Amino acid sequence: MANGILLVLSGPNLNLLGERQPEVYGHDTLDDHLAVVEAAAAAQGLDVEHVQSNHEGELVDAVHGARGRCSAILVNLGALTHYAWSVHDALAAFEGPVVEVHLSTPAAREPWRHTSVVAPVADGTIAGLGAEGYRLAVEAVATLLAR
Ligand code: CA2
Repeated sequence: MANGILLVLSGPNLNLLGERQPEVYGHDTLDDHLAVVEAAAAAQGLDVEHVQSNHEGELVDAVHGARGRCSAILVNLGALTHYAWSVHDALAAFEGPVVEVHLSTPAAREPWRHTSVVAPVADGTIAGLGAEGYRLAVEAVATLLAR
């Protein structure tokens, strides 16, 4: 069962997970979340590619590189979620499913986190469930790919 490649996109500061603010983001590191994604993806016949960047343009380039090559994108854009319209436009040009994930619940936090520029171009969003959200996002991707 080969379902292709799942691109996991991680935005700014997610490389610091596990080091600070565990009360908000938990104790797991980004590598811990990726291990969850890889296990869930393998069970669905998906290979995983991961790009973490603290630079908006690199994330745009990663989405362009996924076009015509990757089956789906799982994205946690970090704080860029709230204002990176260039990534919004790039995701709009991607043909496969896009699932947005957040460890915390941005809608329950500061007002500036209440807007997501990813949400309008995502098939769905999972927020507030920590590592479980990453696992559920892979399940959602597999369900969307099977449609
Ligand atoms: O809840 C999420 O997953 C977020 O995307 C995490 C972002 C935040 O800006 C979004 O509003 C919601 C933050 C990424 C990690 O930031 C850290 C900062 C310091 C130490 C550890 C992580």
